[in-house]
Amino acid sequence: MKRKTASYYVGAIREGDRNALSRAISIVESKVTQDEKLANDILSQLSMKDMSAVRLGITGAPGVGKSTFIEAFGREVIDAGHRLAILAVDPSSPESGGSILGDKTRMLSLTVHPDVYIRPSASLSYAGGVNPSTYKSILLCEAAGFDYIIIETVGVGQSEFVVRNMVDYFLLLAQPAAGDELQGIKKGVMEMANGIAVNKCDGELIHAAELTKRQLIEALHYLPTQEEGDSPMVMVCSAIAHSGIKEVYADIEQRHLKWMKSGRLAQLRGAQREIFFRTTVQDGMKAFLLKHPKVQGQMVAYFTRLDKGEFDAFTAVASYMDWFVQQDLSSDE
Ligand SMILES: Nc1nc2c(ncn2[C@@H]2O[C@H](COP(=O)(O)OP(=O)(O)O)[C@@H](O)[C@H]2O)c(=O)[nH]1
Ligand SMILES: [Mg+2]
Repeated sequence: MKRKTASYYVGAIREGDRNALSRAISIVESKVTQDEKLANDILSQLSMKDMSAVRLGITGAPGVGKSTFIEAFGREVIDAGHRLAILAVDPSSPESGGSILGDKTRMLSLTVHPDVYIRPSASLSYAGGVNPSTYKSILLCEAAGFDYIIIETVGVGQSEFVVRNMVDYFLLLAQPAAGDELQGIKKGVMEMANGIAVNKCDGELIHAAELTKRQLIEALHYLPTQEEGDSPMVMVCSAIAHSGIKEVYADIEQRHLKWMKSGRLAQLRGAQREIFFRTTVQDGMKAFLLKHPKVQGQMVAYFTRLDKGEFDAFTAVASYMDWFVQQDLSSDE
């Protein structure tokens, strides 16, 4: 693809050019070195001032109804006058259990709406379809005037934890459980949720959904409490019958408003910047060190000695680290 200048992309994105937005997202997702430079130039030109957008993360086991929920929920968002961007798990990823066609039909009324932008996450190299470039895509969507951003993630690998650090409100969708155990909810995920919605509360599942809701409320008692007055709301909804969706919307709206007034939102955004900086710098340092000829050369020498059985792995680690901390890595010799 032919590239333009950073200011071109920034200007076009601000004017609402969706093509430019899509291209810019591809650039920030790209692993090509020239694109990385361009991506950085684009991102550094975005304004940090506007922080009023709602950043919502939605997680839940495959099949719980995330895509269907987003379709129903999206209508509430638009009806409230927002412009909505959806960064969805790549539906072609086998983990999402979906298909491009399936998700397109599911989000049909949204895909054609002028105030909605849907972007399937491209990278499959990270579990769950979420990766550091998702944070950059969020900022690009906000620059394009989308004031409601939904990030969908499947509960695979570390994806929920990665998304948690990019969003304001983290919504967990749960299944009506048949037995008395809370199926499919990964350890640690409930603790991160600001809200939990038991989806599929319709037809024969209404009773099971209500029961699951009570079990979740019970289970939350045993978890470390969040900030005062901020314990997660447990709700039931049906994405298909479009019931309970307004309640979920209202909870997010209320908390977001409260956080904006109390300064917590600004704090959150600061923490998000810090986490992005920290993880990116750490990754960069690691990559730099592993590529460094001195470090690499010594590493290979140790591999050989380990293969020959000259020393055990523990002695090797201690000895390598002793050597490593004494190195001057500012030159390549
Ligand atoms: N009964 C019922 N089924 C639902 C509801 N929401 C989603 N489903 C069904 O659950 C299946 C998985 O939905 P999908 O949105 O693809 O789930 P995802 O994998 O979490 O994105 C589909 O067959 C949906 O029709 C709901 O509210 N009620
Ligand atoms: Mg889906």
